[in-house]
Amino acid sequence: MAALDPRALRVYVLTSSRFAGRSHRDVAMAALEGGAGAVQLRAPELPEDELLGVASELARACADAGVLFVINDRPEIAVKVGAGGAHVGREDDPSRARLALGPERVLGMSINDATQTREAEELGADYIGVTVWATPTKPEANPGGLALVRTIADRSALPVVGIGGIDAANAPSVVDAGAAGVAVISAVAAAPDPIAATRELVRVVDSALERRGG
Ligand code: TZP
Ligand code: MG
Repeated sequence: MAALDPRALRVYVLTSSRFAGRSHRDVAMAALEGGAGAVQLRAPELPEDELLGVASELARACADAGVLFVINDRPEIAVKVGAGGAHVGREDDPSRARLALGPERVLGMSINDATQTREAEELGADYIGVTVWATPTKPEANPGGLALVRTIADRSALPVVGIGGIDAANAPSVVDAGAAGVAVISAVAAAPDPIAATRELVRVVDSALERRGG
């Protein structure tokens, strides 16, 4: 397991090229400027050579900013570009991902049921992703609500990150349920001002964490 400071996960921005004519790079740079603690390159539409190019550039930019950089689903690319880690689903062969990443890089794993918590721990995940609410950004995701965040956060010492339908208005409730942070796509990527949107998320999540005493 990697040495992951859970505070990096407070506001975790995933890139998308589906909103407002923005590129993965545009979204990532706005997230950095706005103070996100972690950035994930999530680009299932990109062929490997293009993904490698964007990943290398973002790995450098995130390293310069001291921000955790994670690549969705592609641990071997994470290693190649010197990213901080990779994020996978249960269906993406997490044990192979852990092997590919080695012990030092961060492995994030999504689960959708509290009974999978132990499995994520045993597979060497450093944090757990949980879909909170249904979202048009990923209609196939299986939301578990705040109750699932609470159950998994109670059950595990691993930091939990909520994702799905989260914005600055509802992010505090995700933290109140026990999450270490929130992961967002459209709240930043589709915002009129993605830098300001990131800043606002950081502000509300930080004050929720402070209230909680974390
Ligand atoms: N995994 C679960 S929901 C989701 C992912 C990648 C999409 C989150 O997008 P948004 O726009 O923040 O709801
Ligand atoms: Mg996946």
